[in-house]
Amino acid sequence: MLPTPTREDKFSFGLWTVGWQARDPFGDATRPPLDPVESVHRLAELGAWGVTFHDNDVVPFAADDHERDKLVARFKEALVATGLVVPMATTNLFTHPVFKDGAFTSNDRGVRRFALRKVMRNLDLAAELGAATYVFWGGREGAETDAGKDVRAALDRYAEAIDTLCAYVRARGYDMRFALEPKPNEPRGDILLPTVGAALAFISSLEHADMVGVNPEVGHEQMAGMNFVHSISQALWHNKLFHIDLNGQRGAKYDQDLVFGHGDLLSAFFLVDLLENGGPKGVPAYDGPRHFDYKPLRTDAGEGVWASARANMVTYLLLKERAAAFRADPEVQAALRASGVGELATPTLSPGETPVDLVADPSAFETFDAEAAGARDWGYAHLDQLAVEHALGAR
Ligand SMILES: [Mn+2]
Repeated sequence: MLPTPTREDKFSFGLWTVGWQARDPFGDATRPPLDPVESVHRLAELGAWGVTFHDNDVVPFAADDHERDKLVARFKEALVATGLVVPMATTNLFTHPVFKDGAFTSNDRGVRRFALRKVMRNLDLAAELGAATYVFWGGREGAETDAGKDVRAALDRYAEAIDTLCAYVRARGYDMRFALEPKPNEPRGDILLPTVGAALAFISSLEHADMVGVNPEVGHEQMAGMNFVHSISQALWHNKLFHIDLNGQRGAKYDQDLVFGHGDLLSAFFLVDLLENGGPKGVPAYDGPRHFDYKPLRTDAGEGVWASARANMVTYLLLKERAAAFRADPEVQAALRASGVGELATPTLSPGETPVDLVADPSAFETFDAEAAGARDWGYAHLDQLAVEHALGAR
């Protein structure tokens, strides 16, 4: 029996995911344009809870005010008709040639001011639609040459842009947080803030750091060779996991945006386990949208697009079931104990113990049996195999 996605699962999709026409650097579109209104209805029928958008997914770049009002009104009607929510919105600062050298970090000040205004305009719409999170993916914020970009100045301008937009949201009284989405490369040769760690460090230097977090994407982090479960764990550790982009990727290559789980399935299993069971006493570690930022394969057409959308949700729910079974298995609990996994939560120093006390404790050094400790069988492969067997449904 396959699980059925429901609104309670908080699954959301970008309009640009199912709506991708599958144009790539070598080939034309393989699918006709999709009306955002149709996407909203189809996603609602599949059991999704929310829909997200770039400004230009709803309103073309060149649209005048009259056309914009008309298109926004149609989109809103579809939301009302289906009950889908808009948990997140973002800005297209990458398609138009004006952004080819970046938006917030273009060497052209006029482009930077235009980019800020474009974001502000869509922030107003996002707030009106109730979006709690606004994502910034700086796909064009980067360079192909080291000679052409002063990276420290670019980071100054990047911070200035986020600070300015935070101030705008506060001045307008919007109940909204920002989430920066790291990516190492593509479309730029090298993108600024390439990984979750880089973004977290950058955020700590911002004026309104409290309202800025990260929106890590599975594939982006894996493109950089990072362990996504580790990246998400650190984002959680900093209380900065404001949003998440789920998809699939097979190693360090171009951005594949596969269906969630259709890349590193075991990593997806441990990710879902972390999100759903990683909080204190096994409650979810993350209660925000389970957002899919994938692309239907270029070879899919028609109903295949919707089958792939559904596949993301079904895979997530299957992994959630398997992760719950893993946690509940007494053999797993015994293996976790044998591996000392829970012991890591115990502070290394005793309550009130000082560095001087530690030096005075012979059991910590003089009489500590390093040979015996070094000979320990940690049993991690056994523990991992139990996870594999649960993930495969063999237990
Ligand atoms: Mn991607």
